[in-house]
Amino acid sequence: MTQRILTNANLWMPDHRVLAGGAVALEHDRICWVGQQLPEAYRDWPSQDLGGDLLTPALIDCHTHLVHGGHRAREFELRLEGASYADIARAGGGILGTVNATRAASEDELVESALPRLDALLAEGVAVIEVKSGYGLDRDTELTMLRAATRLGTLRPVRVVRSFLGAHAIPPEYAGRADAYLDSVCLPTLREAHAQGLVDMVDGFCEGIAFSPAQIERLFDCADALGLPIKLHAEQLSDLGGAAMAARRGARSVEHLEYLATTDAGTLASAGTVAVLLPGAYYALREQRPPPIDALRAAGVAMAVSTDCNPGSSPMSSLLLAMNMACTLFRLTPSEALAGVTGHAAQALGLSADYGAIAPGQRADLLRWAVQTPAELVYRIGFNPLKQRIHGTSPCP
Ligand code: DI6
Ligand code: FE
Repeated sequence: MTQRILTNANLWMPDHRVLAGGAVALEHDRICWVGQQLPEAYRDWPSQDLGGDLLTPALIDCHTHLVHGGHRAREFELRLEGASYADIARAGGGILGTVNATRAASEDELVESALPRLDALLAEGVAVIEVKSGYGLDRDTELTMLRAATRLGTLRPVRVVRSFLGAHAIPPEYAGRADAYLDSVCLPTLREAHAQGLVDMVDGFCEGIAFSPAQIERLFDCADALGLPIKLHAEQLSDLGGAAMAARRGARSVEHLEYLATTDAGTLASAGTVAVLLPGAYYALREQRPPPIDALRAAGVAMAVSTDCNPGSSPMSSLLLAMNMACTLFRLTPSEALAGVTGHAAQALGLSADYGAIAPGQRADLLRWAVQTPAELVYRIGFNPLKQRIHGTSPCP
């Protein structure tokens, strides 16, 4: 079956409104028409009545550290006893704890341990996922992580976008020598990973406990020379001005942003840089300061929402929960949260031509939910109302 019509849907439209009584025509793997009055040409295509259910594009998780060794349950307990994320990082735990566990794991083990987390996301209708390196911090393990991420996309029906995050932390063997680490390990490994076709984007962690804006600029110079798009973890724990710097350099997205200066929102807007909100990390670290949502909204910055699925600061494998948290903790509207995991997440990954909207030319990869509105999708906690994933090439029931 390569042609089909879906009728009587509550259609999530590219302008973030719901079109009642909507219809969609799918041909092969693409959407070919969207509207209310079915044109004559489609009248005899096989059709399915969706009974007023909400129909959205497949979801996109645009910021994850899905591939990693081990877990950080002990760190969870230490935080319950009063230690902060930065205290734990300075004492050699945190990200560096996961670096040790990841270096000790084989590629097969990394793939095997990532699959259950990936499957949890897929069960909620995720079709595209970004996966970072950044827990190797040496040549071999960074390359192994990127190969493991690549394999995930061959084992499951998901498109994997791979980000090189060699500038995630300074490894113990380079403690206090961040620039030497960049020169001797991080940048050469990025070039090698690119030469092996293992990298789609370049990411870094700009923070007092990680890399300075000047060091991140050196990473971005290398990315530019390779023709790779850039993104940045910035303003998560303090304001170093990393987000505005990245935006001025054409970053697709900047992520976390709890400490973003309201005056930097305009810089993101004029650069077309997406603000990726990660409420799971805010929740897990019990941060008190939400990102400046009003300023981002007023400036017209596109806001994406993601799990930040990682073993430490955001041990979360539910994008629906991230949407709920974005509303409850950051005061996004349900429509903004849904845009955050569809159109704006696609923009953050440079995939807007194919994913993130129900519009002609987009991939026919749609989700039918047993709810009627974005608010009904987002307000429950720990509940997955996905009813049917509809591909252009799947048969009409
Ligand atoms: N910020 C994060 O939220 C992740 N990395 C980063 O720079 C979490 C990393 C971790 O805690 O393992
Ligand atoms: Fe992260």
